[in-house]
Amino acid sequence: MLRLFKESLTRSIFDLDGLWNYCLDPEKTGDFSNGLPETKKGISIPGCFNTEPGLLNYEGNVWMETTFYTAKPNIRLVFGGVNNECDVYADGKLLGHHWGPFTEFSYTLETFAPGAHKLVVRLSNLHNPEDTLPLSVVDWFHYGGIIRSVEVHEFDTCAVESCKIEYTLDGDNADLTVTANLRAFKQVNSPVQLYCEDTLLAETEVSLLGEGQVVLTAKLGSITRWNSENPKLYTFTVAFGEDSLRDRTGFRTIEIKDRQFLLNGKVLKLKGINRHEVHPDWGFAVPLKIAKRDMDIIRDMGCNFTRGGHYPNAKTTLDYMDQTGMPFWEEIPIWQFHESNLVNPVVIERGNYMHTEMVKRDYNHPCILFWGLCNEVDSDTAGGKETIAKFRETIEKQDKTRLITFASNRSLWDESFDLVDFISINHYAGWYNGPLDDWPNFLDKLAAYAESTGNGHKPIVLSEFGFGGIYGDHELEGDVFWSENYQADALSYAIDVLDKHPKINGLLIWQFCDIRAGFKSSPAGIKHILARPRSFNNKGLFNEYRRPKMAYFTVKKIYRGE
Ligand code: ADA
Repeated sequence: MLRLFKESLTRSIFDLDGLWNYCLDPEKTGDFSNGLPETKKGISIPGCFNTEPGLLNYEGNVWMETTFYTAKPNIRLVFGGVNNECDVYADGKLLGHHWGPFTEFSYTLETFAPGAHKLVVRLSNLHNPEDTLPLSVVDWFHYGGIIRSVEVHEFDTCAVESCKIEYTLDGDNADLTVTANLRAFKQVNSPVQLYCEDTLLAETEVSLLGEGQVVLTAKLGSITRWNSENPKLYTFTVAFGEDSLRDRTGFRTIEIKDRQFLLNGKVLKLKGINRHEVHPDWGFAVPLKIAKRDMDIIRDMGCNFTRGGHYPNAKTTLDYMDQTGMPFWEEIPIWQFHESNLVNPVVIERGNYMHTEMVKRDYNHPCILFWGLCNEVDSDTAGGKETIAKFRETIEKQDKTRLITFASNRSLWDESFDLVDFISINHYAGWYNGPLDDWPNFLDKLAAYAESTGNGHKPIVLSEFGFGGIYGDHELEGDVFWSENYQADALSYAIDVLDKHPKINGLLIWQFCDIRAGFKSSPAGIKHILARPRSFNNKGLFNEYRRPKMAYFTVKKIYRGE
């Protein structure tokens, strides 16, 4: 699946979605870079091999192959996401190794003979307790596979590789700076043009062989701002030689003033939810149809915000949030890392790399208001703090316009609040963290602690709170853990307290739907799973097949003010 709009009106772009071949290689003994053995089977791509019958708990090496056809001499292969590391071969030649699930990467192949080509991918979904992002124990499931489309972009003499659309706003005037990365496969002398819709905004002459960059500036008047009610998008095109690239953005500001979030100058109080982009039948390769329906349900429930816990979502999901006006928080899967993990140079390098890939892919999306650095890590330690500061620096090098935070569960002893633009707290009173009626007391203490650390001027968001409820389990009495009643009643109480508290600027329920949790391959994994009835995290307002629980109807009423 490509984007929800045409990325180019002149370039040939197609995806390699379809039935690929695959074979397992648990002992890592095979080298199938030239082609898979006769024992190969079929798998639908994008897809996750763990959802193939019999492979739910398979962890290890898998080889996948397909054939594709090109008509032009130069191509770029774009991988939307491979979970979690892979080698890519084209016609038997290694193109590269990529580490990291959920982010996009690509290879440019020059003077590649037009015709039929074999693409082979060796990938693995193995994780470890030391330096993989995420680590082996998580509260979701390590579905391995080519989880998003592989795209082929074809070029003759040159390519517009990317365009970053930056702007500053003054009323309804926009000052634009568009930075385009270019590549010329042979000497190209050509104008580079910037269009907004069909209007030429700027033009400059370029003479290039190899890689280059141009910066184009322009002014746009009478712009309409992007917001939830009117998510106005503008489509920009950068043209160079016979190639061109389009992308969309929306004009908006997000800032903090007087301890409040201001979206286009108007107070935004977050009424939202956390959503994992996953489905038991598809793993992380959630089809657009399902992602769209999830987002439609979230919107209809009265949410004005979604957090993508805990990894970058599909490009098409972000496109959909752009065009429907759903503000979003995006993060990478640095989940429950200890200080020992965080000071590991491999983790720092991988974290920086993934953050860079995330921002590079998603900078132009107006729906993204916040970047998340990590979730529930040792932010109360010196080593943890140092690494969080490095991650912040990495993001700020690419983007100074969005707000940066991380979700902390060190609430009353966190040492890193000075590294965030606003404080985000995951807290589970009524579940893990003491009795339900402790919420008011906890919130007062939290606000006082923020003040005492010199961060009292920052907004506070409850980035996670929630309660387990097993779909279909109704009790006569309301206070039975795991029942739908308890989940619904407890959410109703917690939302009320959070909403009324003067120092709380937003609440994000954990979570949209139930998700499969955990791998069994380590004692820590088994321990985790034993606290997860059905091997699922059951805090969803919906079950994993998107059947609503009582809590959904309760929250919808409250969020919609009915
Ligand atoms: C944490 C974590 C979530 C989820 C949640 C829970 O807050 O950030 O990913 O695991 O707890 O349900 O326990």
